[in-house]
Amino acid sequence: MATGSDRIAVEVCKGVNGLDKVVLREARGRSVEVYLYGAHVTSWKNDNGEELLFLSNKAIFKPPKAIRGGIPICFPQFASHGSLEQHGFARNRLWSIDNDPPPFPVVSTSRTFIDLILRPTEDDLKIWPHSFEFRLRVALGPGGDLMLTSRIRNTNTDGKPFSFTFAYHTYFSVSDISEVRVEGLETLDYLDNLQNKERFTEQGDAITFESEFDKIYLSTPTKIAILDHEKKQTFVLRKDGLPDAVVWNPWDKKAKAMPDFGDDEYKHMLCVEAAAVEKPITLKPGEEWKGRLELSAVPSSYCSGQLDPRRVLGS
Ligand code: TA6
Repeated sequence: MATGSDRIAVEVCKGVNGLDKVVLREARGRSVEVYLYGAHVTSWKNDNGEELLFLSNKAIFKPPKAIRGGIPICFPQFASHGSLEQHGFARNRLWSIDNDPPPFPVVSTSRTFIDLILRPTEDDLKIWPHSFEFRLRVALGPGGDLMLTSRIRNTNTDGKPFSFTFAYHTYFSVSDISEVRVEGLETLDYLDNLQNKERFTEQGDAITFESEFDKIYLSTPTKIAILDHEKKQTFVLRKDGLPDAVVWNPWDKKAKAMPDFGDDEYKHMLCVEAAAVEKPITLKPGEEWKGRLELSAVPSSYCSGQLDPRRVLGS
């Protein structure tokens, strides 16, 4: 795709196993890579060319397997919350480049972006009998922020509404999981996937990790921080239209059980997922839902303690 004076660089090229990917480049070496397979962001680099997302060395780039790492998109079903395959089918479908997207709903400072689109195939309609248009804009901001904006429209012609659950299943790259804290989820209710999705209330301090962790936090603030002390870096996750947040680390045993994940890789990743799980989203024909994720990586001094819900909600 030609580079215009208004866009730094958007390049369509071949990735692993010849799968099509789009590379977005901004000034000073920042970049993002997204595969048309699953509309899957697999790389986000800062202006030192450092990778900010985790991608397993054993990731499989071969349909129908989902790519292990980066940002898989879970739609129309999160995890096993329904009768479809785990995490739905959007992450293992081939998306197209949307050359004629409808006007973008939010004022964007980003000049470097790509629009992708997914519509159901005949086979998809057999397993999930709903017509939809799923438009995803992946944008790299002038400050190096990564923005993903999903627009899902119900295009059923039979008057039927449909409901779905959703997640941006983001794998953050961290230096050492035992040195990481998550702020912004303190005192919130969560469903524990390791205890039959039973509901509990989180304690008052930032979350730290010392064993397998798989929780769905409910009705969270729109801002969550992941502090990596060793790297002196904080990921700030902002979300819109996605009330919940899932936090996952498989730890050692699950890591060994996953063929597309290295035994020790759990030490260097953490999933914090902007999601809509507890209350499925329902759309009538013609209606459109928007779900937005904005990620930034900042020096740690910026954040610690600033995202305590009691403080955030009080401010
Ligand atoms: O988002 C957390 C989770 O639902 C975990 O329960 C775990 O299964 C993880 O997703 C990975 O799922 P996957 O289907 O990609 O192996």
